[in-house]
Amino acid sequence: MSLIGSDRVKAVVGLGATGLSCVRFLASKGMDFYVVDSRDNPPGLEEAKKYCPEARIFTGDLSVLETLGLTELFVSPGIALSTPVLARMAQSGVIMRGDIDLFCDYADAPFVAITGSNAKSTVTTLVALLLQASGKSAKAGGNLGLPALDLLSPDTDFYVLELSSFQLETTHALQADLACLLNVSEDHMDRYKDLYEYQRVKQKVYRGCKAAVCNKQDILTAPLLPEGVPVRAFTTKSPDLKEYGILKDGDGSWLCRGVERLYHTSDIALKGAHNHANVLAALAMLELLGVPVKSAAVAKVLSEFCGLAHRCETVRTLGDVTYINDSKGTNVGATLAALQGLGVPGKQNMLLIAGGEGKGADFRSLSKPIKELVRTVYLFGKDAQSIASALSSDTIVKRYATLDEIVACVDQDSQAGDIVLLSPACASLDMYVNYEARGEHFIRLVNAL
Ligand code: UMA
Ligand code: ADP
Repeated sequence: MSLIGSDRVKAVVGLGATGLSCVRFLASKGMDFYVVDSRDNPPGLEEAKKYCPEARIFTGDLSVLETLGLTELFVSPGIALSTPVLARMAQSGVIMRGDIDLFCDYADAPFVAITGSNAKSTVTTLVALLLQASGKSAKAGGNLGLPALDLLSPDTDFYVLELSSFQLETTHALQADLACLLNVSEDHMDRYKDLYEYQRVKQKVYRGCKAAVCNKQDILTAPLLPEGVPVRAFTTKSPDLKEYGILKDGDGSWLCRGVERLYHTSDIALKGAHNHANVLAALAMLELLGVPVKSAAVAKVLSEFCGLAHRCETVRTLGDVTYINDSKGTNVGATLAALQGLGVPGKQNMLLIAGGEGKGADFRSLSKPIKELVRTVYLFGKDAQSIASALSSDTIVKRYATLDEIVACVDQDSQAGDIVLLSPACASLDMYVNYEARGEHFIRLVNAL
């Protein structure tokens, strides 16, 4: 099936990074198309005019879509398919696609598709680094930042795509050479009816895949695939044969494939059990891509890659108090992973800073680990009260209007050996332009102490 060259009347919906990549791509194939964005002055407007006649560009309202005789839309991930005008058009038979369908149609090399509620960016980046260190030309992108279509180039051995649930919604024929669903926990509950609708979308990553990696400790990631499709599982417990996991013995703990010791955890720069799971997932993917998992090149990357900014990133240790910026902890699952990955059971030495825009999440699953690992919770932002209400009544909670006040208070409250963790379990958009701005604000405050 080729999407391009058909006689469908097309429109690109949205003029952000994705929409612009579709505009450039369709134009490069000599196709005619319309462009529509609901905003008056969308970010990609000026660039789009270079590729599309102005008379075919409409901004300020999506309802024009129904007047253009369209039969196929390329919808940007930030626009929900349930938007009334899109839902009506889908109902009347208009095909709803996204950039990833176009990518799949044109990718000239094997590609890996990685999704999950958390750890996508970390694992996508790590897989690409491991492939590159192993002598392969690998390009990483998708939800990670660089739109998938902008990756396409000759002489690429592997594309490594991070896919969001939004991108999977509009993808019909993924057929990845290797697909991985890392974990599933509540996120974007303002866009999905419930966890199961969200999981069904995440599971689309496995459709037609040639090989798969899943998380043995998360049943929601289990793939339903025809017999014969190779599947590898990872776990932070002891692995079965062919699985990737962690074995503990007198010699410490080891990342293993079955009983084969691969790397000692002390040689892995990424810290915390959740990050060890991420490394195991990446190693499982390497194997299925036919690349040796135990090599000096892989060992070097694992000893050097200490993660992406704003993901459990150590900011500073001051008077034996360690400050960690996990501003990308924008949902409950990420904050749980950070608490459990970095905390020591029975030792309440964590001070947790959380709050922001909760996206409709249920915060109750934070209650037990917080009770066990955290001495005081500091809350701010729009959904501070929802978090406070979900916590155990004997948890000490302090509420403030700003992060500035919180960092000043934490500075007073902390003791030697404490970990101060900013992992908000919420998006930042109620108070910041994005999670990076929130993380950078925290870093500035901590460095000023
Ligand atoms: N928008 C409108 N009207 C329109 C079109 C968009 O108001 O007509 C708004 C959307 O509601 C959204 C914003 O514009 O608030 C951006 O939407 P977009 O679809 O144009 O986004 P892009 O710039 O194309 O960026 C998207 C991803 N963003 C989203 O899915 C919201 C980027 O992931 C991704 O890096 C990029 O494509 C390239 O693939 C960002 C993200 O936040 C990092 N992703 C979410 C997440 O990780 O949780 C899914
Ligand atoms: P994504 O791209 O899926 O948002 P990131 O790699 O950017 O993933 O990490 C997002 C958040 O998830 C960070 O707060 C990070 O600490 C947390 N995280 C990292 N690994 C895991 C994991 N294995 N399980 C749950 N959360 C994780």
